[in-house]
Amino acid sequence: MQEGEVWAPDATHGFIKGTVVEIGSDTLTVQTPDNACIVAAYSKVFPTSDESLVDDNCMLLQLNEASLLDNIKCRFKIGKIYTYTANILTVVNPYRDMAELYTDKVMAGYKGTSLGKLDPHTFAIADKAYTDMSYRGVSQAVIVSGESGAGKTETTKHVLKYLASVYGNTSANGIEDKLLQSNPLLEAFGNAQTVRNNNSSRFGKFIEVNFNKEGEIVGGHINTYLLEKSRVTHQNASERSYHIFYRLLAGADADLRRDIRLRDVKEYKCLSEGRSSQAMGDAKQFGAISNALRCIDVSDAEIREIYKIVSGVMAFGNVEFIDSGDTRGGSKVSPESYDWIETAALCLSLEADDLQQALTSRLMQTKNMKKGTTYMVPLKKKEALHNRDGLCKSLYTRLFDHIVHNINQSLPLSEKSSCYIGVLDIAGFEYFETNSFEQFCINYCNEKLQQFFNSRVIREEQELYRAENLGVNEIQFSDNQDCIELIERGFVLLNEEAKLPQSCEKHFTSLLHEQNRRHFRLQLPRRSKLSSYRSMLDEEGFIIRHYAGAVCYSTVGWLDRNSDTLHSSLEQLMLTSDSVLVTKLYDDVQDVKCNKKMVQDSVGGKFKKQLNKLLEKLQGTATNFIRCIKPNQHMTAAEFDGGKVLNQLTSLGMVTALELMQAGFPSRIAFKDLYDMYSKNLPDNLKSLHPRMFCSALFRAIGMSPNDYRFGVTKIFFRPGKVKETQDSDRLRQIQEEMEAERLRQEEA
Ligand code: AD9
Ligand code: MG
Repeated sequence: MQEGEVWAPDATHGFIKGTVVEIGSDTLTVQTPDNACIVAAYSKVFPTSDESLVDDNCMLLQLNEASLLDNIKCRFKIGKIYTYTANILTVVNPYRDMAELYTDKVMAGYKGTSLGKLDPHTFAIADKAYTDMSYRGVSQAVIVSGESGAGKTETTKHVLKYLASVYGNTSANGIEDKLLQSNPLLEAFGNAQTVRNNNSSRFGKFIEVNFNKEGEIVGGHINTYLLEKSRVTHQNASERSYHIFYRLLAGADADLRRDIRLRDVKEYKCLSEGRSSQAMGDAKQFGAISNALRCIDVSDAEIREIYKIVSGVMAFGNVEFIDSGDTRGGSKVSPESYDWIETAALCLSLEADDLQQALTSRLMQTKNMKKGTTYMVPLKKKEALHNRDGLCKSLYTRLFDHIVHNINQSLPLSEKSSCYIGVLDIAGFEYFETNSFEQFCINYCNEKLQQFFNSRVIREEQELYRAENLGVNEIQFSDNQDCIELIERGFVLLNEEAKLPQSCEKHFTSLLHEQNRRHFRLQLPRRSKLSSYRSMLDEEGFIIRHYAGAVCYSTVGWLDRNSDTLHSSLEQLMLTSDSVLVTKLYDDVQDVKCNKKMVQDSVGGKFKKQLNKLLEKLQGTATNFIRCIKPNQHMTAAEFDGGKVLNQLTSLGMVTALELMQAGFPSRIAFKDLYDMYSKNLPDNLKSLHPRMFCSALFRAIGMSPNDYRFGVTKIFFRPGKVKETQDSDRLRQIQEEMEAERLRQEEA
């Protein structure tokens, strides 16, 4: 390190090196090589050091967020995309094919090797999960997180591929094949091109692989979370709807096209909204979807039914409505689009007229009259359109769930299963220019996972210190439970609002503010800062201070986004379909003639329940964390945007984890391992030493400060960066030479 050289914070690069030129009471002024001055708080300026790249950030001499970023960056520049921070793996998306990292030979190399022996890799984490499961008999979770496009799904595939290839028993039951084949299916129906990722997963998933006592794969199960249903009917500019629509249109043969009435992709309004012209190899991918469906035992007849429903959903998107002109102010399908409702009806095995009636009217129950008396209320054009979109979304999400159900049916949860390895691939913390209900749900999920991450990393660390008798003080940590509770109160308020006769989002928003007026985590939207409390209440939104930063949410449209109910006339109609599959999709809907509003879970409520179940599950597993990082927003190789990467490291809890490591003893090595490194050159009198005694003698010989390490029961624990001193090759050679000389002297004597 040059004298006075430090890391100073910088929005573009994250940190830049510079020299301290002024020392203030609260701040330091740092001059950069191009003579700019950065004034920063003491806590944001860090010492530099001349370090070579390390596989594990805990080996850094200076362990802080600047050196962490620098190590990850320098490694990335030379194609080392993986780095550990103790047991946590970070991977920077290379945005180029790195097939050499994932060959069968590389996979075989990681089998049974302990973490840290080979280069950091997803395979090493997968192997650790398997080994820990086998030896300790505890189920394992691998939690993969990161923002959109960071590489979660690719990493998840690497974990599954590794387990199936290295520990699978392909000849026996084909479960591995089904597990691997489930992926192209889930991607076809649940992934789409977005501005952030050409193959963005629009749902979360937890894939369990079940093993028997012998460590063989005997089953599996997939849980999915929160499919983005709005994408079925609307997409942002330059984005697409779900891959399946385009793949079906591009790949179906003439016979299928005719049978399910496919037309040219340009004719479908719900596909052209995003106006992305990128073809993305759709035709070629289509064959893979049918094959994958067959692989999970779906019959050819049902495959056709599935495509038929997909075609029906697309056709619905083109159905338009006009005022019917009658005195009751109703609406009807426009003559120009009647053709489309006929197509949709055919695809769903229904009558077009029934469909039209269900879309343009609503069954109501009379007040003051005998219970059970119902009548039809005509709907306005706008309401009919709303109904149409609701039906599209409902059909599609139910079809998606059905496919997941099919996959699970083909992967029996075997009774022989003793443990499982579960891989979680779920969207990371999100903040866009406008954030809506979906971001609110996703960020709620991330708050919960962050709480879990903190408690896991901290608790495990402390338990280890305790078990090893290190006598280290308990590490205190700030908790985000208050944020979780605030969001949960938000969900409750929104549900209550939905039950009001005159429900509206403004009312919900103002109640949220009123009931949590002094809450540290809740703020008014920024633009309201100067306006009065009253006028603020007219603005629909709020800011939440999440662990990863403040996010401003707009509450416009939340009541609808939170509601999962299709009005019952439509649901009832679906039950009358001649298609077995269509009725199966709605088989949870009660066949009721009266129009009692069905008590169904709201989207938020359902998600909260699912998430709590997931967390309960995770509590019962040993957890492995993989943090994925997006190096730039342009999806290009070799570009490393330091500022953005630093933000991600913060959102992913890595900076917090680092603070924890820094306060403790992050690197460790077993007495025996250190002893083995030296033993072949040891003179006999030293060879007979117990490894623990030997290490003690060694540390005295190399002059390690007693503050830099602690002896545990089975391991030695080092302060950040200190383990290297025991492995410094020059020093090591010197000591070994001294030992050799000592041995010779003894022999001569
Ligand atoms: V999203 O939240 O579902 O939108 P992910 O899942 O985090 O997102 P994904 O795994 O889909 O991102 O990765 C995005 C793209 O990055 C992939 O389509 C690949 O082109 C690229 N990628 C990701 N990881 C790797 C890798 N290890 N090697 C090569 C990669 N390319
Ligand atoms: Mg993904």
